[in-house]
Amino acid sequence: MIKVITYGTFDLFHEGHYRLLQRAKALGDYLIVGVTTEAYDKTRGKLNVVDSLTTRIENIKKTGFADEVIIEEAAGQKFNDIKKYHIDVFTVGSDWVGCFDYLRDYCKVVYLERTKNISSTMLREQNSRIQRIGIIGTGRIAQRFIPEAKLVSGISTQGVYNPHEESVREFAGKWEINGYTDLDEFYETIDSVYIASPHETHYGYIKSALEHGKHVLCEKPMVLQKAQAEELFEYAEMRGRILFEGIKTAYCPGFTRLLGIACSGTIGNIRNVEACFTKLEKPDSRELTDLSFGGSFTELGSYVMFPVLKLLGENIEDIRFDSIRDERGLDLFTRAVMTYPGNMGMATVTCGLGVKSEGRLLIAGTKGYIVVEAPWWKTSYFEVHYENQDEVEKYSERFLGDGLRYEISDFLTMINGVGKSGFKLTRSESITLAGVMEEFMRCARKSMDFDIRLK
Ligand code: C2G
Repeated sequence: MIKVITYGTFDLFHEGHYRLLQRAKALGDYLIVGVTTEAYDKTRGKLNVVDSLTTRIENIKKTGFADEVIIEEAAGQKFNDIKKYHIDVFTVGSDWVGCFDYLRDYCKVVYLERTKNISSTMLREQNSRIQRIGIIGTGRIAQRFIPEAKLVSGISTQGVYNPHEESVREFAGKWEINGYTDLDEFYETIDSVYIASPHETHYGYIKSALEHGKHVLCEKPMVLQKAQAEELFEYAEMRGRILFEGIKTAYCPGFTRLLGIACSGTIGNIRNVEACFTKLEKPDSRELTDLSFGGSFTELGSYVMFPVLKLLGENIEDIRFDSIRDERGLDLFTRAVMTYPGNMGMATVTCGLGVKSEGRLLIAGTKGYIVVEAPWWKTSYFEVHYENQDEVEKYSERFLGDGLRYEISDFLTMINGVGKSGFKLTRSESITLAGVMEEFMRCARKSMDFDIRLK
């Protein structure tokens, strides 16, 4: 008798799980399925397992493929199970290729091709809450999305779109998803999109995705003009779809905690915010070669502006930009200085792609201050200080992986509760951010024209 074993969370049971178990069973005579506990999934970085262990086990039993179900409680258990149950074949989906090769000394290891498409019919029949998502863009950020999305229950990454055939083929092949160069075909297989294309293309893609009835998660900066942001949010609302700007910091648990503390009056009234984020980029990177939309403020400005809007509000009285630009006019380092009405608050943000500085967030209040060292944009630790230097409160929060999983999870929560603007980054804050980007670009153009006139 050939004994086969496979493992998984099997949350929100779907076609991909069903097909995996069906083929696993076909590899032998007796199939054992190991189901992960919530505690183990937490240590694996999975964020929001929805179904209880009992429900997940019941769903597996219902398929009729499992001869025995066991519980997987910890890393390293597979090795022992294989010996304990005299396993001949270990199998798992191809999204794990290479990860379990170490078991080859003890049994045969088979990676079964993962299911690329989960059909809408099956999801409808089961009244499933799974969102089938597609990615627009194949760059660096898009690459980070797939492994992070895998750790969020209720989302299945199905396809990728890029007008350039070669890029799409390479990306789709690497991540085992479908590749499209035709936008309409791409939309047919999904419920929502993640837009990770160059900044200036966001507006067009958001509009077309909403037109096709998709929910949209768009990388920052969502758009570079206030009127465009207003138009898109209205359009999304009209169509009953979610439009969500992905500024990672907004959704990470540490930053939410920091906001709670900062706004509770612990440091008194907040009067000054300073935020700095620099990231040296290679000279041939898009950020440093795209003369129209590249540069440090369009790239990093959303991050540094975000805490300012959260802590001091959107009612900026005055904003002034100063940049150090290269010979082509691209901003390598930018500083924005803001004041708030009634002399009640001010802020200075700096960001750079060609100048390195200490990345820090400093929030000064009438009773004390909060400091978050780099990488504050992935907040996991911060301190509250007071006049008495011995009095320091220290706070730590978990920040898992690349952190994108938090925003993906919040995006899903918004979809499931449709139509509400999330409090972590409101519609109004996104619109204000687009307005700040617009103002920066207007000032940058003006000062570049001025420089040209001087020459
Ligand atoms: N799967 C698939 N096609 C999909 C989705 C999932 O073939 N579209 C497969 C996975 O590759 C895995 C199984 O279904 O073999 C269960 O998937 P998950 O519930 O996501 O569990 P996973 O995190 O992959 O756990 O110890 C746990 C195992 O290592 C795998």
